[in-house]
Amino acid sequence: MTTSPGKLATLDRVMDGLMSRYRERVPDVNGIINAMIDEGVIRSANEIENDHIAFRTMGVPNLGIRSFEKIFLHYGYQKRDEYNFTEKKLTAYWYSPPEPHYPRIFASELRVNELSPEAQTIIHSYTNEVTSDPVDSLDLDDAARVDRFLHQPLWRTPTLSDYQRLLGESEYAAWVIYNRYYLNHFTISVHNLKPGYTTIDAFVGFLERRGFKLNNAGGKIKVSPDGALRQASTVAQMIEAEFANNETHRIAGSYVEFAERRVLPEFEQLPADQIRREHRREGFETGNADKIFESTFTSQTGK
Ligand code: OOG
Ligand code: NI
Repeated sequence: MTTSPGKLATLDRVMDGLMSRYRERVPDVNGIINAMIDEGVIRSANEIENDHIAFRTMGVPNLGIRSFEKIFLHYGYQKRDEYNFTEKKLTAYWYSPPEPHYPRIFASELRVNELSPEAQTIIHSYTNEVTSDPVDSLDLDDAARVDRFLHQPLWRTPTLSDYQRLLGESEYAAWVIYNRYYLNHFTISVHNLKPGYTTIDAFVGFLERRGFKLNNAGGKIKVSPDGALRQASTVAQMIEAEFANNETHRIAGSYVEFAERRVLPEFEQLPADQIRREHRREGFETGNADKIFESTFTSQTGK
């Protein structure tokens, strides 16, 4: 099934809107792009292949993945594998794009009903303001409207004390109660970069030489059991958050990820100039993702 040119044009605009807010919120994005240009790895930002983008959601009625995914399914994304994070009480799916040059999407959801009664009460006091699925009343062919929706409040501004109580039990919950559907990260694909930068090890070396702070939960480089999906990420950048009653506090915003997808064994004989996305390791990996989530956790941002 092919997606209509109109829908793809809308998707282009929605993606541009997400990326422009994200670049404003996360100075590391331009910092890394400029360092790559400076070393001659790329000539401009649009040469970067975006492996995937990620969103976080609250698993409550009318919200969560079931609601959020409707946006991207409308633009021709297809729902793929499910991942479960028992300790963090999260469920995630990845979505393959309508055309190979678009990023994959990784969307996760907090299983709110597994939290303590107190945390559930705090979360519901906000999310109960949403009494019908907001995506159902959204014109998904109106890019400006979708862009506004992704960056607008879904519930009232949280209080700092609610944020902090959630933080104590689920850092993910605290992140979503403030940051909502803001882009959580984009991901620089390293395997097609110029020689010397095509492995995650080489790219991490470059990032560290340039002084970027990396998430070291479970080690800086996360490797899937098959060895073919290798990921790393920066530590989330802090944002000056404005809570209710004019209270402000520095909290974790978003981060940047890096991914190397190796060529699958059955395609190893292909000449380098014939290797495309479908010849490389697809999907995600629970063990890697579990540690990447911690890029916004105080254990990393407080380093
Ligand atoms: C997502 C963490 C997982 C990946 O690529 O496995 C992930 C998040 O922090 O919301 O990005
Ligand atoms: Ni990711």
